[in-house]
Amino acid sequence: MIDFIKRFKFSYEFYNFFQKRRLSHNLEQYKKYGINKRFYSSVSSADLDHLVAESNLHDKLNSRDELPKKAEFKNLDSITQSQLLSWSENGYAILPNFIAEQKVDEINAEVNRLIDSGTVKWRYGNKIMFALKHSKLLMSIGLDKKLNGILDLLMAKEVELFQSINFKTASEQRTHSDSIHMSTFPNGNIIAVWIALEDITEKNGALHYYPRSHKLPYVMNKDFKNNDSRFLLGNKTYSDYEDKIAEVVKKSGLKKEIFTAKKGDLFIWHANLLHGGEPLLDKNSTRKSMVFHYYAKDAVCYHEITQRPTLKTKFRQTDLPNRTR
Ligand SMILES: O=C(O)CCC(=O)C(=O)O
Repeated sequence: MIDFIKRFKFSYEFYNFFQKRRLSHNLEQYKKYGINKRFYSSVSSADLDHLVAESNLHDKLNSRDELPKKAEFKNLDSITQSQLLSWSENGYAILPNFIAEQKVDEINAEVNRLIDSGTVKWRYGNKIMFALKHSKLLMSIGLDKKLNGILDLLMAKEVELFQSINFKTASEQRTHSDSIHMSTFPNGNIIAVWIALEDITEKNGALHYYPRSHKLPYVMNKDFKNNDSRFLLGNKTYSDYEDKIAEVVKKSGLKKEIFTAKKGDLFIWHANLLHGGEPLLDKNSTRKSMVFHYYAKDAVCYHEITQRPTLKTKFRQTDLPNRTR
């Protein structure tokens, strides 16, 4: 019964009606693309697929040719440069030892404090969503100038921090693309940063990914027959989506890679890079990590399955104490 009620678009629209400040970012984009929607309206790829938009620069151009022209790129160390150069081919970049060990210890202590004080709650089993809203330290990592400069370079435009997710144990998430959760029009206007908050091996549920899968077609509602009607969301489940992705992966012949990370390493992935979490083999072990997702500023932002426009909170450098900026 609850599942059926959750399918009513109207209930989301009613909630959204009172969230104008956090939803109005889409209005400018609706105008630009001639989309006839209110700030509170449901929105999904079915409303947008027929529209024509310029390809994103970062998808059209090759990072190997473009990045060396940028002054910001020239200031980066050679390991970072070589990772960023292969972005267009691979759909990911690995930045070893990006966050100092002591800073990672501070982050872990902060996450424990937030959990112990009841400030944050577990969602979807083993995730802490948006902890950055309660911690200047976590927010300062997501807003880190060097990191944001790298993301802007990869996206060839400005991005803005949307959310954080913290894990203390393995996610064991099946393979997926972030674009089903944080969808954009045009496609490809999000980017994710994953941070190892301890050494991660194949035993404690490492991150896995499929190099070059970002070039596969985006899998959206219609691709797993999650068809909606005027008033109701489609009746397929998230595992139907995951089954579809498993089928896509099999057909693609792409090879899975596992990221056995060291504490402080960073993994950046493209909006459509297929990734997930390996099974937890050592049941007593932790797998501490933190993910930040960023939207490009100039896209329609929404969530495909629930067809909700994205509720945004602005996270700014000026919200941080001077010493962490
Ligand atoms: O950390 C993981 O194992 C997966 C995280 C993930 O898939 C995500 O945040 O999109």
